Amino acid sequence: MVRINTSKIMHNDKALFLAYDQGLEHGPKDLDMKSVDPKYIFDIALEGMYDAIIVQAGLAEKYYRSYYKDVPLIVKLNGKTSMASIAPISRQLCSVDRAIKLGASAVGYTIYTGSQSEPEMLQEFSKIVEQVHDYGMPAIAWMYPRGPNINEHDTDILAYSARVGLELGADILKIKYNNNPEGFKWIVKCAGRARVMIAGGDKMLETDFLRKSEEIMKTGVAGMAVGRNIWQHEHPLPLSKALRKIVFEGATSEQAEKVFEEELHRHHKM
Ligand code: FBP
Repeated sequence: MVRINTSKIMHNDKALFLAYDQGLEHGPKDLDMKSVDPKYIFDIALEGMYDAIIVQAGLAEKYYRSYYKDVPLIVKLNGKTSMASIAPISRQLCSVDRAIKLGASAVGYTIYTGSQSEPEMLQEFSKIVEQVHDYGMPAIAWMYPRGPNINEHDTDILAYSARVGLELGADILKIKYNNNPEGFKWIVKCAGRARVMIAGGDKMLETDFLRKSEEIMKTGVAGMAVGRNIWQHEHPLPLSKALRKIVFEGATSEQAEKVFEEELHRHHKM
């Protein structure tokens, strides 16, 4: 059996990824004059020492070349826009072969558990797992419960979704935090040997973001895969450094806030 190599995108069983697929998922409403330029985000990933950047194939093709030595790439294989009013489904748009040619160290795929179209996504993802594992490459599943009768924040639903990811062979699961630290520990348990990473969500005040990150890390997750909270921030690099302290060194949010202030000061002096 081929060993799955997570060492390119995880360090000491921890990781911090920068997510930048919102241009497809949400559209330019998430972007401003700075963050609309993918190069700005790739530079944050590089200078902020992210363990990987997550993008769709198109951005990887046009922007990744000058970063491939320094920033590991995760290619998101499926995606959807928020324009079409259809039942939650996200179809595969990029093949595993193409992701490998683009230089991917891992691939990502969203599964909307509980959706009417869940069977298609379970099948597509399983096929992807089979293909990438032949290369020893990790498969990351965004486990997002979704649909008219689904409570996306319910601990049991999230635990079930995490378990589905493990059962299908995902190596890392990306899950949204439901603000229930005790419940989330059970979700992480249900994920077994699949490591759990948390999505960032809508932008919030940096003090709230750091406080929440500290709470999240205490639930036993491996790290965070954040987007808007970093690259919509006016000072993404000081904030990245502060977040790294929490994720990799178990710092408290107060300690991280101090790092943020110091970094801000240093950047202004430069
Ligand atoms: P953020 O940290 O910006 O929330 O990004 C995380 C993410 O999973 C992105 O990869 C994706 O574009 C987005 O959230 C999808 O969220 P939703 O389906 O809720 O719009």
